[in-house]
Amino acid sequence: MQVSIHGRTLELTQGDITDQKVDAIVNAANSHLAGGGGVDGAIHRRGGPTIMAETMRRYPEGCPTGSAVITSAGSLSARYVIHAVAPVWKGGQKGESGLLDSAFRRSFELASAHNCGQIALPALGCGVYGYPIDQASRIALGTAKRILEADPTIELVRFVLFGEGAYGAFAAALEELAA
Ligand code: AR6
Repeated sequence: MQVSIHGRTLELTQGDITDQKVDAIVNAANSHLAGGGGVDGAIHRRGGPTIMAETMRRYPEGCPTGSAVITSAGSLSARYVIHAVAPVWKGGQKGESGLLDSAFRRSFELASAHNCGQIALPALGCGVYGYPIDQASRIALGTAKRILEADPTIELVRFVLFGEGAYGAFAAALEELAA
């Protein structure tokens, strides 16, 4: 499913983020940049050890929740990996929505600053961190729409969803947004 925004593309696909042939892929990292399961595990497995070596060298203090940092992409076919840190879901009253929005926004800003026209992202926060996907999908797509309207560097934003449930939630949110 895709929509055009100012001649640029916002797209949803079901699949594995590590298969994406785009300029930058976004990792669902933790604030220690310590690696883990889910997207993070898959990216470091497929990308090889140079990615972790670079995060440790360049970002020894980690990355705050709601922000992101960028590295090269090791043996992945992307040029860059953007490591974004979503909030842990604590019921919705602890600033989670603002932090999720800024994790996405910062990822887009880094992609643009590194001249990445195409960016692929997972459903940040919606796995181990427990963010409800119907709410997260609206935030993710709203942030993506704003960047596509405002920043001509970004030509393609692709959300890569793992499984039908995640895809369905994003598809419903995209229909709402496009209506
Ligand atoms: N490609 C695309 N989506 C995926 C993939 C994949 N290969 N694998 C999982 N997903 P998560 P979080 C989906 O847990 O919630 C890690 O341990 C998954 O189904 O990767 O932000 C980190 O080190 C879900 O919808 O990220 C952190 O400690 C979404 O991607 C913590 O988990 C995000 O799930 C971050 O948790």
